[in-house]
Amino acid sequence: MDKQWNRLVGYFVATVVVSTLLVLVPNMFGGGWFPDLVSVEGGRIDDLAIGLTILSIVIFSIVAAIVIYCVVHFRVAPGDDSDGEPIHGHHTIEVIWTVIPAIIVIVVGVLSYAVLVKNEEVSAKEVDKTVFVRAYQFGWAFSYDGVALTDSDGEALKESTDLVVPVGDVTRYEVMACSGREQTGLCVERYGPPAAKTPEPNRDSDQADVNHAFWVPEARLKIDAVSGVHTWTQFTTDSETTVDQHMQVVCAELCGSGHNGMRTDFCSVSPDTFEWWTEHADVTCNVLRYFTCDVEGSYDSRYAAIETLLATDDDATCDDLEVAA
Ligand SMILES: [Cu+2]
Repeated sequence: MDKQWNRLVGYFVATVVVSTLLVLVPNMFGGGWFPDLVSVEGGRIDDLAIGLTILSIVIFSIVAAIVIYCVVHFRVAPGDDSDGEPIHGHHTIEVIWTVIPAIIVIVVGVLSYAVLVKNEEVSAKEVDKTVFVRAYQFGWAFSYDGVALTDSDGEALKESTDLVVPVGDVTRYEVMACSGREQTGLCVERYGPPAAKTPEPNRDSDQADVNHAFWVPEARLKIDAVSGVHTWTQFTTDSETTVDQHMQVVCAELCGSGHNGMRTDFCSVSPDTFEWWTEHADVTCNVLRYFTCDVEGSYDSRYAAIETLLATDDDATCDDLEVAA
């Protein structure tokens, strides 16, 4: 019996080691399983994912150890085609294999719920910023509750094409799928009647858009964008987007032929940069990231320098900008 246990424990330890290594390999030889983390709430989700991975390795290793043990030690002799002895009615085992998974499911559920509650503890009234996210075939448009956007020429802009948020603001994303051609309903209530500037959706009627899903992988948060239904998620960025970072809002629900191109840039900027951007809301994240470079001057002069630089070198670094400025 002792020998059996020793072998079982040996297989268990070996499986734990091998599966742990397999989990760690991508972290040792690359960027890891997840993209860079940029939100406070996403940190809790990562912690949960790591905890569940450890739990999964333990459970997998117990199962694998028993399977390996059986395969190695209870193998039939060559030429033995007889069936195994039928066994049924072992109450203890039935109780064990019911109770343990039930406990695991409850623990996972409670932990996940705790993370969700913590991540959503700031109420809609207390968030620093609310962004209305409009998903359509095939693109994204963003407007900001209580913030008037204008383009660089001073013309009012109903929506921006890039998602720009101030770093550290608890930001709530109110999401809906709207083609922009709806004549009535929740889309019109939120976004008003169709505007001439609204991007032309790839549909020929005024009916609502298909479903999409709003996802910023670096923030770890994702929520469905459903036609005629308000959904929301919220997260708080913890760092400004730098020149070597490229983050995007991605559609996470297969929504048609243009689904894979349904993405737009996302960036987190300083409160001052955000303030400036609201009056230059046609400026993209690609440009805004360069405001983190250590270059003197007013926003307008730095913007001019960045534009000039990017016109000749779309891979420019902060050093290039310092030389140019
Ligand atoms: Cu989509």
